[in-house]
Amino acid sequence: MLEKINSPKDLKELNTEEKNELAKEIREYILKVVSENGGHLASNLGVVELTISIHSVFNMPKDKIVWDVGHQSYVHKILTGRKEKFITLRKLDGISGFPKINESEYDNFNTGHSSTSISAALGMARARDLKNEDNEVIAVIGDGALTGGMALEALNDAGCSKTKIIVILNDNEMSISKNIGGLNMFLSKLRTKKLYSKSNISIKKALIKIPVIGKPIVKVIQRIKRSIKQLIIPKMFFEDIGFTYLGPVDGHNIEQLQNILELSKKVEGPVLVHVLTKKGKGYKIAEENPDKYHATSSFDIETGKSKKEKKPDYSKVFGDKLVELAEKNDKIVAVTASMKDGTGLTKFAMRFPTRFFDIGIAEQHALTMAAGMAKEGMIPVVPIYSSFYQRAYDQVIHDIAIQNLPVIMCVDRAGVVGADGETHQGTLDMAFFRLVPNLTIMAPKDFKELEIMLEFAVTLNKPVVIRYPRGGEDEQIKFEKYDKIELGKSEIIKEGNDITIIAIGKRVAKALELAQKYEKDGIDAEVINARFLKPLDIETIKKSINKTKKVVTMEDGTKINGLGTAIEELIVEENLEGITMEKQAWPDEFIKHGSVEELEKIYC
Ligand SMILES: Cc1ncc(C[n+]2csc(CCOP(=O)(O)OP(=O)(O)O)c2C)c(N)n1
Repeated sequence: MLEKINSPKDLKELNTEEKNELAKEIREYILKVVSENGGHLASNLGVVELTISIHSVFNMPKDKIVWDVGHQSYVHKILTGRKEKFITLRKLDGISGFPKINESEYDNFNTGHSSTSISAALGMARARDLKNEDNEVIAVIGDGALTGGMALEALNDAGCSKTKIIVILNDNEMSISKNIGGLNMFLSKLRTKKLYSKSNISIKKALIKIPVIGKPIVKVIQRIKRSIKQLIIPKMFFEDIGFTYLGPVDGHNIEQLQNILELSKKVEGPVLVHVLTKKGKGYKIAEENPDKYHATSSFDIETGKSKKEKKPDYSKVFGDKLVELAEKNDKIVAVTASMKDGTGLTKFAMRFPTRFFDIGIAEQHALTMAAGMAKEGMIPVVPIYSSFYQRAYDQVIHDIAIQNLPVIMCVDRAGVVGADGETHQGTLDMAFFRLVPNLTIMAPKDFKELEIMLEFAVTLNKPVVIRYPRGGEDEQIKFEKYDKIELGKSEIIKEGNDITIIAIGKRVAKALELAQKYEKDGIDAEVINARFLKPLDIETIKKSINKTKKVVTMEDGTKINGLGTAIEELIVEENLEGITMEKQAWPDEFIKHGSVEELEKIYC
């Protein structure tokens, strides 16, 4: 079947049986590619029938679709002309793992961060109405992404707007881990309602809003079913805020899906279609462990075992150390925005269930809630990926920094992360955090230094940022000495007279490598591990630069407003003369996807 599909138009020629066969082939194809390239597996296996149905019912690219997060857009990509190229998924210059407007006319909006789809779709729908056009606009959002504030802001706006948009809620009861929160409790009530089928009266409210023929049909159905109406149509949030609710529908039944989507086209105003799916559907190993196979590196299809040797990474080192510190200090609590496993908090959650808070995909809330806890004497530790910290910038400033509250902000996946690409690269955090008064900003050179920085942070009684990269420490360079951490003090790793290399975080290992290269050319380099981006160790750095008159700065962040900029400012402010300087950092660009090594070769 897959051979016959070159664009969504070809789908319209197939009957349901053929579409079911196609679904099977697509699952096999995704499994094959993701098991080789790595990527988001379980979420994509869960939306195969849904995506086939969407493309059967709607008319893309005239109708427009926004995929929330976008990690579940593989089936969409395969069906919209990228079938052959799909084998290059997440590879340098290959197909992106997320929707990209410059990759295909079928990708209407770039995504990667959660909970943006309803806002973007509503904007497109409003623009359509202003231009007097007549296309449909669809947002597909997961129950996890629905826990994000932006999604709720958008529902609030859309509900009373009367603007026609179709929100498809892909409810698999999972975020990356099991979904949590009050909304999830509400959805679980809806999940137990009778499933939608063509004759089911749960379409009553939709029919009312279908122009002309709607009302008479409703009257008939109403008369017959009045007595059981209350049982089937719960009083529900979505209806109350202005949406027509359709569903729930079995998200693996193409016929029912197509029926309900056809119906959604006929409804006036905002409509929400509640679709029940199974994460990992069709691959037993992922069905049983949907969180493990949410995103995966390459693995063996037969056993599900990773092809990559499991090595310790920064997240694990952080998580283990936090448990150790929390054993001794009962004020320490941990907060995650739906990333318990990714940020290394699984052990903490098991050891201290009452001191662990998974608050949903809601980074803004995570930080302000942590600020509240800090205000009342707790020491909240909040690991969030660098690129997701972008979302909570005002909360860092307004709720944490201004009040100088001791929240420990751990910035995981800092620097370039590789195959997830532009939306997930963590190159901006040093630049934006450096602007904020009252923040202490640190980055460790290796695992051991992360541990001692964390130890230091819990005693500091101030807001602290600790940034560390994805993956493990440098395998070539091993450090021997670890000076005690003192606020604003750097560490001289190697003394020298000819050139000063100042580095921070994972680049300190590279600085030492560079110094070894210089040595071969008879150049004696001094290597400084800055440790603190803020407060910067002005005295030590000034002394070294005055001695060598030459500086190289190295950091895993954008060249704007990071360590290099801080040194440039120091040179000017301290009137250091006759200095030559080179800044090694990421350029002022969004960094595309590829392996970290490939990207470093291209950009650095
Ligand atoms: C702002 C933000 N925080 C965290 C993430 C990481 N993340 C990616 S997918 C995901 C879970 C999404 O769950 P859901 O929307 O239910 O989709 P599913 O994978 O279950 O289909 C999370 C937390 C993100 N993409 N964006």
